[in-house]
Amino acid sequence: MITRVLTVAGSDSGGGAGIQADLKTMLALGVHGMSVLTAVTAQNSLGVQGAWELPVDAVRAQYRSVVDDIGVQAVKTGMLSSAELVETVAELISGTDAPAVVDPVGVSKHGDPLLAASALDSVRTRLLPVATVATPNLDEVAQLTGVRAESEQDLRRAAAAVLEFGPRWVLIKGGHLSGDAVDLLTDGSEEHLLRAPRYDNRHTHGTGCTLASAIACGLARGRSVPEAVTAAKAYVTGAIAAGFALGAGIGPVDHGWALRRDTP
Ligand code: PXL
Repeated sequence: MITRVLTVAGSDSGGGAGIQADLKTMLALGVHGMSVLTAVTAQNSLGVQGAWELPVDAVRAQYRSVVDDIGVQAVKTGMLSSAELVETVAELISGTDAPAVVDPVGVSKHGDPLLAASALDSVRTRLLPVATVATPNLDEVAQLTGVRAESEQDLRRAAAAVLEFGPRWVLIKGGHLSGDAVDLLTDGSEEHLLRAPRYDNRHTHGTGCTLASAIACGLARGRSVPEAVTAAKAYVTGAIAAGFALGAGIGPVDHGWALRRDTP
């Protein structure tokens, strides 16, 4: 049977991030993508104009429909919006025999909130403990742990603070620092410093969703965490290099970059 990956995340109507980024990534990487919608955003290249959460029962029902019949080989989480949804999703994941990639989404690229401040404690104490890999950026690390990393040397301290909450692995994304795009992957004993060139391209909407989904695709295929993360970083780096203008603001990464061969 085809490899199956589930994303539990919010909709980005502009198609660059959220559920749409996740499903495009899964298609590009050759797996069958499935989705549990947690919230709907009205969104474009300029920002988020509105957001509406789904009821907990609707999230639970979607999850059970997919997992109980089709089955999943990895789960990825993104925008979860409220404490109630964070706790529901954490409980659902803990009852599922598949690796989970948790992208602890706090705000959008434009700074619009995608998670209530009142949900932070549920992320720390319920969601992070069920993660196989957590993928915070430096703003999310600061929000969750109080550690403010300002240079490559600070990444190790940031990772240690997140690991305290119990994820098996953490990938600290240093993309908001200057210089190369450097991320640190560690489980507290092994360390992998992943370095990619910084492309001079402002069209980077959806990078976090894309990276976390690509990691989930690798894990679903049975790759180790370091192998899955290394391959995912190469995929997202190519997608950033190929990011394109859309609307009047920040355009998306190109999820199809590796598929495109001289087609219009
Ligand atoms: O990148 C975080 C993210 C997650 N989910 C949704 C989003 C965004 C960023 O814009 O729109 C729905």
